[in-house]
Amino acid sequence: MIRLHHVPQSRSMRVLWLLNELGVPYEVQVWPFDKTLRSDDYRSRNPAGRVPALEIDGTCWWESGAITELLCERFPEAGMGRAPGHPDRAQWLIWVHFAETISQHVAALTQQHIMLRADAMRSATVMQLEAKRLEKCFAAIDGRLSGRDLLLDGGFSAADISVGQAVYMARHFARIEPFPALQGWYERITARPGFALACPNEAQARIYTQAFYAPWEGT
Ligand SMILES: N[C@@H](CCC(=O)N[C@@H](CS)C(=O)NCC(=O)O)C(=O)O
Repeated sequence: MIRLHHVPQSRSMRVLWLLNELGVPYEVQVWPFDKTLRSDDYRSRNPAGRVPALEIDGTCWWESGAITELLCERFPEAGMGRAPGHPDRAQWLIWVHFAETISQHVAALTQQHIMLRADAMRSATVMQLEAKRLEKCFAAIDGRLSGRDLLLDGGFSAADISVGQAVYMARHFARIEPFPALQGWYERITARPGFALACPNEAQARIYTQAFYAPWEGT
């Protein structure tokens, strides 16, 4: 039995997308994006009180990068991983983990724009800086994709899923249109059924209720 502990639109979405691409049976337990994740019940799955957590083979894995590596090793037939010795191995690891570099900026921006309710708690400087740093991440992805359809030369992989899902979150705070190679790749990979199945359905609460959050200018 595989059970994903999931908050729609969060980092657990990249594990959900990967599970869809792996084609393995799984269950999803959806959690609210609030202090419930700090409960003893939830922290028995992930002691840091974060999503994702993945119950599998009688144990529970957490940290999306580790879960991605472990799932790709556990189900190699789907071709989402690149094993040691594979010519794409280094690039696969680099891009799978670059997703977290992007996500850290998204987390800061999500906190600034959405989680902090009082304007006095927000910082225009942090918002502007973090949005600019996302653009630098987009430039790195765009550079890698110029002359390439996908992040790796050998075809679609968990690297595209991890970075693609990080870009899905980041697009709420920085525009991808100035990065044509990134934009074309993002449109291609998000046309996959596995991505659509990982998106929130109509009934699910969303973290992002706006398509775009412009940096706050301050008062
Ligand atoms: N590096 C961790 C980060 C996990 C993480 O921070 N997840 C966020 C959602 S995207 C979360 O659960 N936040 C809840 C909180 O900070 O209280 C991973 O990749 O799994």
